[in-house]
Amino acid sequence: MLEALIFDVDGTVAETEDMHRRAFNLAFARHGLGLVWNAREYRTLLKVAGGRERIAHALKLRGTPPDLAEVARVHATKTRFYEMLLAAEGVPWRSGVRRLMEQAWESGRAVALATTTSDANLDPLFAPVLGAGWRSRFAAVVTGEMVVRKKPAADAHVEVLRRLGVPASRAVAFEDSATGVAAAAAAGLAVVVAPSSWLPDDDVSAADLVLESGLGELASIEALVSWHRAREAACSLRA
Ligand code: XBP
Ligand code: MG
Repeated sequence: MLEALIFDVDGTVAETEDMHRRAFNLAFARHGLGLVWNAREYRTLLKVAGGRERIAHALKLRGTPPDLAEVARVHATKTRFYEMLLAAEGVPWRSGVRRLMEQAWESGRAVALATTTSDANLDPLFAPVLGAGWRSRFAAVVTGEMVVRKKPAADAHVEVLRRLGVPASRAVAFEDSATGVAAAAAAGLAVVVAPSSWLPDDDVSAADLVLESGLGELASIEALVSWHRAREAACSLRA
């Protein structure tokens, strides 16, 4: 029985990464870091989960030993720029995401977020679509700051399951990248992936279901529930 839907945020709910990239570049300019990430470079850097970790990684690549206090200051600036850009321009949600969430709530199922992104990045993305009280509709919200190890580690998904009190066998994760698929699979979750346009070369074949054109391919939550039931039956036969 499917009790919970666990969504990743960046790339899954909306294609936010170019806005992140622009916010990073604005912060680099503000701090005089002499760094500019173009789309091609950023696509590679996305393999490093977490904005702070990404900045530190890029500085190391440049031969600059990262000063972690400065990295934290630059990342805090980046987060403020990201919030400003998102509030000013908005990013449309990907197809099918909101419908799936609404149908999950209508059918009494829990909806949660398991993301590497910073908590401050959530309100400007969710409030314009779900209203100012959006957070109360999510049974659990676990962000990058709340876990020790970011994706592809299972920490965020495991913490969501712990907070929900739901076994992995009764939940499904939605992701957009190989990193996210690996994290959800490591938590023992069934994984549905809607590949992000930012990561066309990602190998997401480890997912249980790949929806190339987005979650809109899932006509309804009933289709998801019957898919999940069939998967559980097949897993129990193999056990
Ligand atoms: C995506 C990430 C985040 C964002 C940037 O998270 O890896 O690091 O790229 O956000 P997810 P921060 O796909 O798990 O939602 O700068 O706040 O890390
Ligand atoms: Mg993602």
